[in-house]
Amino acid sequence: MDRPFFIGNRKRFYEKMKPHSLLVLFSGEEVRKTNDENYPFFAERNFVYMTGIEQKESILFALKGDHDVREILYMLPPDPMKERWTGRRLKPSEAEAVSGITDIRVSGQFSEDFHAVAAGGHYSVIPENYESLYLDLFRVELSERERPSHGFLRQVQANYPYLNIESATTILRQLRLIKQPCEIEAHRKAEQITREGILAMMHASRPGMYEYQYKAEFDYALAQHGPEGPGFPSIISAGRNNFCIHYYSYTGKAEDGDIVLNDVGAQWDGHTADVSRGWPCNGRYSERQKLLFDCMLQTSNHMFDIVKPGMRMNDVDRTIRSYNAQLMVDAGIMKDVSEIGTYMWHGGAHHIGYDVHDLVERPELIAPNMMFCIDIGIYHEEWGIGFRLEDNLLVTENGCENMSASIPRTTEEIEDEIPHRH
Ligand SMILES: [Mn+2]
Repeated sequence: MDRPFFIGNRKRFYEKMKPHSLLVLFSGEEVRKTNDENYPFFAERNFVYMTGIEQKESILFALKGDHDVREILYMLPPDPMKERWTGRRLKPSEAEAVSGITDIRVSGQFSEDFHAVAAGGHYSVIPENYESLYLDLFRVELSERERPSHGFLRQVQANYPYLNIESATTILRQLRLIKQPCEIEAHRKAEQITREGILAMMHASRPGMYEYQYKAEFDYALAQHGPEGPGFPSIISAGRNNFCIHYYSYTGKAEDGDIVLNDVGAQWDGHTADVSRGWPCNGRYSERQKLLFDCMLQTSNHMFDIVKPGMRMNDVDRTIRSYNAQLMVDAGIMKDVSEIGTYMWHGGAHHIGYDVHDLVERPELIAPNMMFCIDIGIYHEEWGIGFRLEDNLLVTENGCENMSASIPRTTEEIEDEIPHRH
């Protein structure tokens, strides 16, 4: 993404802030893996969305007065010895070129600057008296590791209890819901690379192939396009391992007659595709496999026919479920639509973007430039068949577009890509 994207995101954020308020966002810290080794650093997506900076221990500090906003970016200072070991750090001029923020200071300066502002108008030379502080405190589980914003919150509550805490997360979720043209463009590229990865797996497919070998094909294809690779841990499984929805072991083997399931996505410029296909490792769907697959395909096609602005978001999930249930009854797979819970184990629509399960404010009504998955999964344990068909939907002015349509998605298209081998 270019600088105007990040400048624009901040501008829209600042417009939603109350007058006389502060915003503090953190890029995050490294997480220790073992001994003196850390997991690869992964910057907070909200921080990247607002600044374009993906360097650890960076902080965005914005001060909104009556109308105008001052913004400061704090970053680790140059350190030749540390950079010799762990790579070069962004220079202030580079950080400015990416983010458009001109006031760049060293991370160690932040606490003092914040104190000068937050200690109140009475004590400070700064004329404003700030009342609210916006923080991104999103956390899934209480037991989850604290991020810098949580530790910072405790300091604020101890030292500046008169500051009202406001949710930066809520505003960011609203902004991230609607995709901008450069995001849609990045997403198209992510789809194109994902297509190459899935095709590589299909072309290599044969009975006796291990899940880790499929994964190697996918990773190799993605690596031809740069260092970003998969946007989330790839789900690649075979046979009964397909009944584990988030399967990451890669130890199983695809036996003759097994379905190989993938749920994968390449990342491009921060945007992540999220596509599932399920195919017979031997290149020919059995009658039962085709019967189930065609229910998913017809349901998916129906959704791409009917989704348009103004439709209720909750109806997407509901319709996927009821439509697919009716098809399965009509096909004689089950007796009554009430049995659908036996075969459909998860919801069918989540937003995508900077996160594969995107952090957005779930809308009541669908609007142009929203982007979400149409994900239909059928798990028939008795038949030993489990797979899903997942595509990426972009809402347009009058309807929608399937952004992953060029990745083979009918049984005929898929069989054409897989060598017929026993
Ligand atoms: Mn997925």
